Amino acid sequence: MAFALPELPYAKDAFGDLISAETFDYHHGKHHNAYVTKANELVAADPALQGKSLVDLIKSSKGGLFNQVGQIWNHSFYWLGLSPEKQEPTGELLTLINDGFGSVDALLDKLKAEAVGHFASGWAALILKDGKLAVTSYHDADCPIAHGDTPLFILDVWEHAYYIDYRNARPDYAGAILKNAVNWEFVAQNLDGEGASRADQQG
Ligand code: MN3
Repeated sequence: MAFALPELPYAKDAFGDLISAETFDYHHGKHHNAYVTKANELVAADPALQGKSLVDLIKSSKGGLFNQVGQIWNHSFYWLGLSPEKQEPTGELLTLINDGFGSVDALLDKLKAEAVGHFASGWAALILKDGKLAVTSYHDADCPIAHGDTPLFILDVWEHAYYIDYRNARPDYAGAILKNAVNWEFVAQNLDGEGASRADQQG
């Protein structure tokens, strides 16, 4: 069965100036879709790859195929981590944030610094490691699933994620999204892997 481009979980104009409908047209409709199309072409050409799940392929492939399947998963997870309505972390997640970073603002500052400091294309990420929150980043199409990390939230820092709305200003993009558009409810669901499995199914 071929992989499919997942529907966005909100309207393309839901974020106003934070993320424009034009960005979604290109980022979801063209970039994400191209990863799906190319992955399906590579799988169709190799009988040994057929019938494998997205996660199986992420864990077992390298090179061209890994780049496509990693990016399918990364984008599906990124869309689910965004919310058009501003949210705040609560409950167990808030406790983990305060224990690990001192405050929500301190975590957001650290995530923004990771996003801004990451050289060239990739993903800034909040993960769960040994029961604690950690901030890290991945290069190009690399994916937390490939490392056995438990992903809670990832931020696309490829230029195609922000160039239409923020031009070259990655700090403005990262700061605006982290402050206003994180789906903390989804982040909390990922503490036990519930949200991450939704991204897997959408591959
Ligand atoms: Mn992207």
